[in-house]
Amino acid sequence: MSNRTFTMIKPDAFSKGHSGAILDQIIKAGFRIVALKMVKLSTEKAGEFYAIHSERPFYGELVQFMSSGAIIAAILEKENAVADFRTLIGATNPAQAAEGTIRKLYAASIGENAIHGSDSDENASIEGAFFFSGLERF
Ligand code: FUP
Repeated sequence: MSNRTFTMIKPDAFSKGHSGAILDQIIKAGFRIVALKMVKLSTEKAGEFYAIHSERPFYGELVQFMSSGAIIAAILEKENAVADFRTLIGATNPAQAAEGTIRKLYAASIGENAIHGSDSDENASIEGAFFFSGLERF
């Protein structure tokens, strides 16, 4: 069972001013913030982050979207963090996301879906290291 996951509040949710409400929902769900920053990814960095999807038809749009504006990146801690956080954010496609989930509340489409959550312990660790040094974790 993992105790850390990685998240990004994506450019759509950030630009609409939902970051505060989303962070509040995350904290109220029992996650502790280990690391937090506001950044704007270059297309190169967004492409690197999503390299696993480079053969998928939506890759170009995904990279453009993720580099289109500021995001908030964070490492979160809780028992069973990866699975519990994916429950909190809901399905990738907001149309299929459960009531009350972050994507149901704030996402408009599968492409612009408000928030990221790591899908495994291994990816949580890789993604956290992509954004944060040891000095930036608390
Ligand atoms: P998730 O783990 O829920 O973030 O979903 P995926 O890893 O399958 O997809 C990563 C991102 O690719 C999604 F957040 C949005 C984008 N995507 C699309 O734009 N279209 C798709 O059909 C699937 C994913």
